[in-house]
Order: sequence, then C-alpha cells, then structure tokens
Amino acid sequence: SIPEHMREAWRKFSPKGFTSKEDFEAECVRHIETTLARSLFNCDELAAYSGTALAFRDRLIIDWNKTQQRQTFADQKRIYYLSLEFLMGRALDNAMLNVGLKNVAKQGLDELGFRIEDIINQEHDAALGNGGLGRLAACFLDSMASLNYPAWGYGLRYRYGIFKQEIENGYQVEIPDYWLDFNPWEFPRHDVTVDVQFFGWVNKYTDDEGKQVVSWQDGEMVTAVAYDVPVPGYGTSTVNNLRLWSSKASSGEFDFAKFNSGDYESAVADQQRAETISAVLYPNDNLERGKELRLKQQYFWCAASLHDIIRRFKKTQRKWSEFPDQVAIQLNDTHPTLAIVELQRILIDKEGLEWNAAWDIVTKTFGYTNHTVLPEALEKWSVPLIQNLLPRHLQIIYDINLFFLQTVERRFPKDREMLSRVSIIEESNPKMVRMAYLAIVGSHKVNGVAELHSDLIKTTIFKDFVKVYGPDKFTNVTNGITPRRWLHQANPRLSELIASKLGSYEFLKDLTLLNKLEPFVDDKEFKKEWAEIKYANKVRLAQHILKSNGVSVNPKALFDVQVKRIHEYKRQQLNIFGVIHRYLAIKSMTPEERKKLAPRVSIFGGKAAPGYWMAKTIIHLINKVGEVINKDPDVGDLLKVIFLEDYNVSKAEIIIPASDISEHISTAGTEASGTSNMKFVLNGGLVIGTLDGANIEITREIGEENVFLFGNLAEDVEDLRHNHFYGDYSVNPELLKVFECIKSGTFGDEAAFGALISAIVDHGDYYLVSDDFDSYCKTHDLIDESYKNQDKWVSKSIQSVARMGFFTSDRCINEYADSIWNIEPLAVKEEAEVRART
Ligand code: 475
Repeated sequence: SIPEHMREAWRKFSPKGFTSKEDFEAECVRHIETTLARSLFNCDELAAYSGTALAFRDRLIIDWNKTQQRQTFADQKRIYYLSLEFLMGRALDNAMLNVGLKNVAKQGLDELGFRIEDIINQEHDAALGNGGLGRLAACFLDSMASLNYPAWGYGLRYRYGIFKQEIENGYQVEIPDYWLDFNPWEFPRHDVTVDVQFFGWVNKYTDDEGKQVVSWQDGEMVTAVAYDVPVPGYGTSTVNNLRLWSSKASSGEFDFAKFNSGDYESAVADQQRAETISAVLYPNDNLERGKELRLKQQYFWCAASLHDIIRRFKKTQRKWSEFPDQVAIQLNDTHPTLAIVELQRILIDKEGLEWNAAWDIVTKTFGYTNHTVLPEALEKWSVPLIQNLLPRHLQIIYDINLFFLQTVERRFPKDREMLSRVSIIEESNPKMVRMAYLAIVGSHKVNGVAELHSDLIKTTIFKDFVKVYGPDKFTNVTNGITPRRWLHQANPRLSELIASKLGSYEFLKDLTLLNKLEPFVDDKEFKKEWAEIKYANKVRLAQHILKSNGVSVNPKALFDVQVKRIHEYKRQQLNIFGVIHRYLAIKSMTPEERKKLAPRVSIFGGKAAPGYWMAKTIIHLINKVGEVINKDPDVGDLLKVIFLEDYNVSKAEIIIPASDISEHISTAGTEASGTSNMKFVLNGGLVIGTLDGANIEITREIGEENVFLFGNLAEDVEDLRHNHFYGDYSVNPELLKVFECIKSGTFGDEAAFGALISAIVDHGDYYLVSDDFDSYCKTHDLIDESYKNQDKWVSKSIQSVARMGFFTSDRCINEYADSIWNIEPLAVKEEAEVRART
C-alpha cells in the first residue's frame, strides 16, 4: 500500500461522489462524451442510459471500496451466499433509489433532454436465474446490504441468462438472451483469477518422511475470472459485492504444442470448451437433468469461490480452527454442495489437517436451504460421472459416507434398511450420489422456506435424518421479499401515499410499521386515493397489453393474474380450465344475466422449460383460448384472456401493482413457499390460493377474511391420489364439460391438447385438478360477488397491506443471521446516513 506520507495526496484526490444535480449532469455528460465517445449530436436514449448508469456505478464503487475496507478492518465474521442463480433484474432504478438520488437524476436528465422513465426502460434485465430461487437470492442481497451485514454473493457470470420467450402461433419459442453487450454494472477483475482442475487421477503415496500424500494430478485446468457487481443497501453507505465467475482457458493451458505443430483449430477448440462452462444458465426450474456440463459449472464455481474465501481468511493469519468464526457459507439449494467436499479436500490434502478436525470445521461452516420437495428436482449425480470429472472428490464423498454410516450404525444397530435409506450413495445402476443427503451431513443447519414446507421435509424426504440428528438441526426460515424493489420501486405512488400517512419512508427499513395503516382502513379520503393508484396501475398495464398483445382490455374489469414459471404443480391448467368454464357459462347466459356479471381479464405469464412439453402445451392452450374468447362478440368486455410474453423481473414490476386478484393455486404440499404471493399482497392485491407454502402464513397474518382459500389440504393429498387409482373415482362433471368443449375443437386442433386432458382422465390426475375444480370455481364466484362491493374490497386491500410486515426479506435475513450464521451487522458511521430518500 501507499506510504503514510503520501496518503494525503490520495485523500485529496479521491472522488467524493456526486450529490447535486449539477455534479450528476457533469458525470453523465463526461461519460457520454469520453467513455462512450458520443456527443450531444448523437446521444440517443440508450447512450443517455449508459451515461447515467456509469455515473451511478462510479458513485456506488466509491462506497463499495469503503465498505470493503471497513469490513476488512472490522475483521468480523462474513456470510457467503452461494447461489447458481441471481435474478437481479434492472439495476439503475434500484441504485438511484437506494442511494437516495433518484430526484437528482430525474431533474438532471430533464435538463439534458430526457425523461427518466424512458432512460430506465433502456436497461436490459440481468436475468441470471429461472424463478423463485434466483429472485430470492437477489432479495437477500438487497437485505444483507441494507442491514449492513458483511456479506458476499458468489455465482456464475453466464453469457446467456434465461432465454427470451416469444409466442408464435400460440407456441413458446426460445431466443438466446445475450445480455453482456453493454453491462455497466460489472467490474472485470482480470487480476482476480483461480485455476480450477478437472479430470486427471489420484496419486496416493508415502513421501520421504513417511507421510501419506494424496495428490490429484494431470487434470485439465480452466481459469475462473472474477466479475464484481456492486450491491447497494437502501439508505446506508454499505455496498456489498456479488462476485460472478467467468470461465476461460487457463493461460498455461493454451496448447502451444498443438499451436506450433499447426493444429491451430484444435487449440482454439480447447479454448472454446473452457469458455463453455459459464456460457449458459440451465433453463430448468424445479427440475434436475444430470448433465455433465452442469456438474462442471457447479464445481468450477464452488472451487473458485472457496479458493477466494480461503485466500481472504488466510490474510487474517488465524488458525484453521477459527475458520467457522470468520466464515459462514449458505448453500442455496444443493447446487453448491460440492463446496462441502472441496473444503474438506483442501483442509486434508493441501493444509494437512486430520480428517476429524477438518470435518468439524466444514460442518460448522455450512448451512443448507432446501427449496423443493418435488422428487424430480432433487439432485443426484452418477458415480461414474463424478469419478471421471472429480476423482478425488468421489473418494472423499465415499469417506464422508462411510463415517456417517458408522455413526448411524452405532445409533441404530442392525437396522440395514435405515443404513441404505440414509446412505449418500444410492445403490442403483449406475450408483448415484444424493446431493441433498450430502448437504445435510455436511451442514450444521438445514432449513425449509415456509412453515409447512419445513414440516414436510422433516416428515417426508428427510425424516430419517431427523431420527439420526434430532429435530434441532432442522429449522424454518419463511421467505421474504425486499420492499424496496417490490413496493417503493415498482409502485412509487403507493409507497408515497403510505409515507404521507406514516410520516416517513421508515417503513421501507422496518416493514412492521405498515401496521400504522390500520386506522385508515375505513378512511374515506385515503381509500379513494388508494383505489385511484390501483386504477392508474391497471391503466398502465392495459396500455402494455394493448401494445404487446394488440388486445384492448377494460381497466375497470377485475384483473386476475397468474404469473410464474409454467409447471403442472403450479396448476396453470386449473386456471385455464376455470376460464373455459366461465366462458361456457357466459355463452349460456341471457343478456340480462350477462349484465350482472363482473367483467374480468385473466392474465397469464411465465416461461416453460424448453424440454417440458406439458408446460408448453399449457401455454399453447392459454393462447388458443385467448384467441377465441377475445374476439367472441357474445363475450365482449366480460372476459378477456391474455398471455403476456417473456415474463421477467422488469415486467413483474408493471404487472404486480396492477392486479386485483392473483392466483397461487399449487396442489397443497408442492409449492415450498412462493414469494410472488407476498409481492401481490404488498401491492394491495388480494389472492386466491390453496393452503400451501407461505399462503398459510400470509393468511395467518392478514386474516382469513382477506384471502380466498380453496381446495384440499396437504395432509389429504396422498389418500386422494391413491383413491384415483384404487377407489371409485370419477372426474368432476363440470370439468368434463370443459374437456368436451376442448375436444370439440372450439380452440382449434383438439389433438394438441389431448395430453392435458388424459393426464387427468386417464393417468391418475396427480395434481388433483379435478378434486379441486369445484371449490376453485365456487371461490371465483365468491370473488365476483366481493369485487362488486368496491368499498369493502378496498378496505380488505388496505388491511392486508397493513399486516404484511412479517414478509420482508429483512426479517428473513435477520433470522438466518441469528440462528444459522451467527453474524452481526457492521455499524456504519453517520456520514452514511440517509440523504433525502426519494
Ligand atoms: C420454490 N429451482 C418456491 C422459491 O424459496 C420458493 C431447482 C432445481 C434446479 C433448478 N431450479 C430449481 C427451485 O427449486 C425453485 O425455484 N424453488 C422455489 O424456491 C424460493 O418460493 O416455492 O418452488
């Protein structure tokens, strides 16, 4: 570092960061004219966005630097959040709001000739995730920074994020999402690299001093390069780091022998193979397919991240036994489970620790979060695959399993069944490594993401582990969402109205303060403003629908929204069958009866995994039903069906504030938590839902009178399924009428939808669509009735928002910090404290 006597000059010239409109404009114009080499004669909105983003990036990086210094000096425990997905969405609006300079930027841009909304809309979403799991990681980063926790995220810098969805003739088409063309939010760190090894073989020998040496050698090297993304907290100067790894051929590895012998092409091919590792996000949500490249991604990212963490730890010159006092690592699902094995490998093979001492460190360091009980989503890797790619790790996995099974045997002598049930190795052909079991054995805490889910994992998929370890290893941390993005940013007018009643924006840091809205539940003036904001949000969505779908919808109609990944367990098919049922009812009504009906717009959005044929069929049906209904003159405004293309974070920010009712209708016991349910309610929408995931806790918090619940309970699902095959079971007659309508060709090519019908009629209706159909439809009738009484509806809406304080991700992160990570926030000096928050 710089000698003491020269530091004065550094301090004098180190940038302070703009706070005034003029300084912002100066920074913005400087970036446009120099960084981008443009001028006022050719500055379009994209260039203005770029200039603005770069000005804010500089602004963030000043605080980022200070935060990193502060955290290094403070020398306290850090949390490392390992996630293969971070679904960040756009960064600019969030950065402006979190540093409290949106108004400054707005006025500045105005003077430079641009509208801030247009500039914000230039940004491409950072879409490095599929759905719930990835967006949760993004909300957690926001909370960890806002609460001043010393925290790092570690992920992969995919060249292609989740695909862009287009709808052609009603079918989903996938377009690659090449998003890195211009990304002002990342800092390449070409000096921060890690070499990661694959393949090779394990050499075990005794050295000259008689010591056992294990060496993994002759592998193939790939280099990980760090790209850092600043994560600003709200109303604090803490800016944390998200470090994403990009793969490239190891410099030592570019095969000069091949190159010199004229085999240039094959040398280049090696190069490309290395780059392939971080090329693309696997587009599956709640599904694992066991692809070799995916395993490579996992190890590449785990190895690079652990190396980085250890490098940082070693600078403190502490003993290894203190590692868990400095480092907590949270595994976002089982995807980073190899980090457990990698740490054990480094400690025993490289650092020379004894197995038990090392294992003690490992298990104290890791925590594992489970996000799903669906069997098809539980990761398993074939033993031969791991053997080939990571031979030393496979040995260690076998050793971990051996020691684990020995302890199980001591506790449950002679229970062979128990041993084979809990074994990390599944004795199938080929043998498989059960990653969830490995994650449990290698962690000190395992948590589910909502109460029901955390109970279910203890009584179903992990029940034997509860017997082995006792119940205390298993815990619940109910998910949450960041109110900064999902209220303040997405719904600025509602946030402002709330602030005007509560006296400040403090509720964005302490969401329980929303309960101070309760006195306004029947306040006439307040209700009017509340309703006006919802209406304005609906008008905005209606404009978006007109532009994207060419369909004009009435913003006075009830907006009924289901946006999430398309999956049979989430039951978009139940929704669209319900829509058809409603359509048939309208068709059979007299004009007088039609007049009494509340107009509706059914809005769908969500991507299907490219290989998930059933999910794609559901999308197809929704679009075909829309085509017919939307132009049926008998129906008019009474019913419109819209499929919104390419649902993503920035579209969610438009859709969620505009909903009257949203649908969270998974088969009970299948949706681990759900988080969009929380977003909708926080924006004053009511929900229809099953007793599943966080719906249950939302109901408990906001009151049963404010939720439209329907359907069978989780505890009855298994018996019902059994009954479908072995009982006297018949499909709901109203649902059969819907099927008749589809089969008669009303929505075109009836054969295309046959599989959706036969899944229910012929193949056991695994997701209980028929069982729940009657109560689903009746509940929608109830919604129609309730919506007619707007006065009462608005009161419900306000009361629900007032009671949503629990669902902030700040609460959630504090729970992890206390009960799993054992870390403290790092106080930030006053210098930081909050500028005018706008
Ligand atoms: C749950 N993704 C939501 C959310 O906790 C929950 C799994 C395997 C491979 C690829 N992706 C996955 C998930 O399991 C996932 O997104 N789970 C979701 O996590 C956050 O709110 O109920 O389905």
